[in-house]
Amino acid sequence: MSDSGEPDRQFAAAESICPFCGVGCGIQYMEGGKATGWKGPVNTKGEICPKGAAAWDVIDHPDRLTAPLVRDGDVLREATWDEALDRVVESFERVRRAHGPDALAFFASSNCTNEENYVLQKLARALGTNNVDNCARLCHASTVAAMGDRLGAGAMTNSLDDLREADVFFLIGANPADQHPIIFRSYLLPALRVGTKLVHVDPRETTTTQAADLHLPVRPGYDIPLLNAMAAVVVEDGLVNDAFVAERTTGFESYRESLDGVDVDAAAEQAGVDPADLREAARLYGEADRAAAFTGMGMSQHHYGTENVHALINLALLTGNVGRRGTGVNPLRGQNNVQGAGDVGALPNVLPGYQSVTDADARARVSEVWGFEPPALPGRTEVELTHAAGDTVHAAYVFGENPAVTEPNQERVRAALERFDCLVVHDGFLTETAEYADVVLPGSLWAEKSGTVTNTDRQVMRMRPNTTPPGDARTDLDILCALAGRLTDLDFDYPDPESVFDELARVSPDYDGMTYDGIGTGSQRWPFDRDAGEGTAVLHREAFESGSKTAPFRIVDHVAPADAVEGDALVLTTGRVIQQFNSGALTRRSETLMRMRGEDVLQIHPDDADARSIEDGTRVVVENDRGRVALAAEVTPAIRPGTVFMTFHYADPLANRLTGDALDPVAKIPEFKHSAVHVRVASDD
Ligand SMILES: Nc1nc2c(c(=O)[nH]1)N[C@H]1C(S)=C(S)[C@@H](COP(=O)(O)OP(=O)(O)OC[C@H]3O[C@@H](n4cnc5c(=O)[nH]c(N)nc54)[C@H](O)[C@@H]3O)O[C@H]1N2
Ligand SMILES: Nc1nc2c(c(=O)[nH]1)N[C@H]1C(S)=C(S)[C@@H](COP(=O)(O)OP(=O)(O)OC[C@H]3O[C@@H](n4cnc5c(=O)[nH]c(N)nc54)[C@H](O)[C@@H]3O)O[C@H]1N2
Ligand code: SF4
Ligand SMILES: [Mo]
Repeated sequence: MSDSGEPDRQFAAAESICPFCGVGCGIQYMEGGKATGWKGPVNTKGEICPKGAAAWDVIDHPDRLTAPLVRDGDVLREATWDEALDRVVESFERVRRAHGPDALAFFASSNCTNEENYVLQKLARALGTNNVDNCARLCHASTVAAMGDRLGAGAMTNSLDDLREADVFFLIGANPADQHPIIFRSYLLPALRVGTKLVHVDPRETTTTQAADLHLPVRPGYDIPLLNAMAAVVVEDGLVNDAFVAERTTGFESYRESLDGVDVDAAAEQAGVDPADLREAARLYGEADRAAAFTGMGMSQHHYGTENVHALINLALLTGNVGRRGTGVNPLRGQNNVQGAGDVGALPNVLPGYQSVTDADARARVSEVWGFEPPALPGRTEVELTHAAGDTVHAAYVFGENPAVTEPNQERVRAALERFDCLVVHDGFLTETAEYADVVLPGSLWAEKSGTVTNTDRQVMRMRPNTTPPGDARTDLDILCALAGRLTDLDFDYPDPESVFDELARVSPDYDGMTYDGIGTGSQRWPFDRDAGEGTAVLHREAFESGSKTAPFRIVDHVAPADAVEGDALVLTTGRVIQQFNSGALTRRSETLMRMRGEDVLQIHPDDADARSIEDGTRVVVENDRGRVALAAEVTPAIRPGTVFMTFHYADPLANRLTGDALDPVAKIPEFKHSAVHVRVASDD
C-alpha cells in the first residue's frame, strides 16, 4: 500500500514517448523506478538526455493531484468527479447563455496527445466557438505563419535523416545542444565530425556554439539586418542559384533591388556583429551545395517574429536551398506534441489538417464526419484570450498549460486569471495557474496514457501506458470525453484513443491513411500518401505544399523591438537550460534535475557587471515598469555586452514579470526575447 492508503500501482515497461521536447525520443519505465530509452524512430540507439532519464520522477511524485478540487470561497477542497464536472458544466452553460459561445476559451496542450487535443478542439467547435489555441502561440506561431504563407506548410521542410547530408548547418536563434539534445548529439554532431560546417547566430555563446565553426553574436532583435545583409553578400558575390530562382520563385527583381539598398558594413554594425564574419557566413551558406537552416525561439519570439522568418526564407530561396535532401528551413519544435496540437486543429483559425475555418468547403467536409458545422469566424489567440478575461471571455478550460508562469507581463496575466467567472485547470499538479482555478481536474501524465504525438520532423508515434493514473486521477482522454458528453448532445463516447485517431485521419488530409497498426513501434510521417503507404520526408520537391510551383520573395524591413533601450538599460533575453523544462512543473519536481541546477542565475557580461559593482554570485535586482525579480548574477563573457539572460523555468524568480506583451501582428506571438531592464545590486532589505 502507498502512503495515501491506495493500492500500489502496477508498473510495467511499454514503449512510450518522452513528455518533454519535440525530438520525441522513445522512453519507458525501468525496474527500480526510472525512465530509460528504447530504440525509437528518432533515438534509434535508445539514447536519451537527462530530462528523459528523469521523466519517471514525476509519475509517483507525492505532489500529484489524486482527486478533483472545487473552490469554496478562498479554498480548493476535494470533490467527487460528479460534483467537479457538474460545476464545470453549470458554469460553462451559464456563461454561454449569458454571453454567447465566444465567451468561452479553451487552452489545448502541446504536452498532450493528438487524440486529446482533437477532442478538445472538437468540443470547443461543437459549443460554437473557435476560441481554442495551444502554446504553439508562444513558441513557433510566427514560424508557422511565415512558412505556411510562403511555402504552404508550417513545419520542418526536411527530415532529421536527410539533414545529416548538409554541407552547412545555419543555426539561428536556437540552442539544440541543450534544447534538442538528441538531435544535436545523434544527428548534428556526427555530421560535423565528417566535415559539415556549423554557423551559429545567437547573442550568447552556448553549448551549441562550442561546436560551431563561426559564431555571430547578434544583438537581440536584430536578425533582419543580419539576414538581409547576408542576402546582399550572396547577390554581390554571384552566389544566387539562378536556375532555382527562375523556376521556383517569383518577385526576385524587386527583392534584389531592395538588397541594393543594403550597406553590408552598416547592417553588420546595426546587428552587432563583425562584417567580415557576416560575409563569411553568407559565403559558407551561399557556396554550399546543400545548406540547411534551423530556426528557434531567438527568431520566433519577437513582435515581428513572422518577418524574421520571412527574411530567413528569402535566403533559402535565393540559394536554392529548399526541396532537396540536406537543405531547407527547419524549425526545431518545442514540446513533444506541439506540432501535433496544431496539426489536429487546436488553433483558432484552422480545422484539423490546417484547413481554414473560413473555407466553406472545408467546414462542409468536416461536418460530414462531425455531424455539425464548425463556426466560420476565426477565434482569438492565447494571450488575447487571457487579456479578455472578465471583459468578453468569462470561462476558460486550461488543459496542460501553465500560463501563470509562461505568458508575458505576469502582473497583467495574474490579474486577468482572477477575473474569469470560471477557470478550470486540468493538469497533473496543482500548478501556479491552478491556484487561480475554480475547478481542478486531476489528469494523467505520459506514462499513464496511450495515444499519438507528432514530433518535430512530422513523425507520428505512439505512446503506451506503463501504469495507471494515481488515486482518483483519470486519463486525460477520459476526462475530456466525459466533459464533452455532458456539455453537448453529441456522441463523445470513443471506446479508445485509436478510434479517435481513426476519425482524425478521416478529417485531416495530412493524416489520411495513417493507422495505429501502421505506426506500431515505428512512425508514420505527414503528409502521408495513402496509396504509397508512406509519408514525405523532403517537402516542396517539385512544387511547394501550397500547390504552386513557385514561392514568392518578400521584401523584409527591420522593425524596432517594442521596448526602447535608453540610458543604462540593458536588454533582457530569456530562454532555457538543459535540466529544466518550460514552466518547470515537471522538472522542478525531479530531485535529480534540481541537483544539476537548483536555482536560476542572471548571465551578465563582465563590462556591464563592473559598471554596476556586480561580482559573480552577487544577488541582483532586475526591474522595469512591468515588474521586478531578484536572483544571483553569473558574470560571464559568454553573453554579449549590453544583454542579460535568465530562464523562465521558475515561479521565483519569475522572468515573465519583466517581459512585455506586444504581439506580432500576424502570429500574435509575444516578445519574450527583448525587454529593456535595469540591473543593480540587491540592497539588504
Ligand atoms: N532543456 C529544455 N529543452 C527544451 C525546452 C526546455 O524548456 N528545456 N523547451 C522546449 C520548447 S517548448 C521549445 S520552444 C524549444 C526551444 O528551443 P530554443 O529555440 O533553442 O530555445 P531558447 O533557449 O528559448 O532560445 C534559443 C536561443 O535564442 C537565443 N536568442 C535570444 N534572443 C535572440 C535574438 O534576438 N536572435 C537570435 N538569433 N537568437 C536569440 C538565446 O540566447 C538562446 O540561446 O526547446 C524545447 N526543448
Ligand atoms: N520568458 C519566456 N517565456 C516563455 C518562453 C520563453 O522563451 N521565454 N517560451 C514560451 C514557449 S516556447 C512555450 S512552448 C511556453 C510553454 O508554456 P506552457 O505550455 O504553459 O508550459 P509547460 O511547462 O510546458 O506547461 C506544462 C503544463 O502541462 C502539464 N502537463 C504535462 N504533461 C501533461 C499531461 O500529459 N497531461 C496534463 N493534463 N498535463 C500535463 C504540466 O504539469 C504543466 O503544468 O512558454 C512560453 N513562455
Ligand atoms: S532529447 Fe527531448 S525527447 Fe529526447 S529524451 Fe531529451 S527531452 Fe526527451
Ligand atoms: Mo515552445
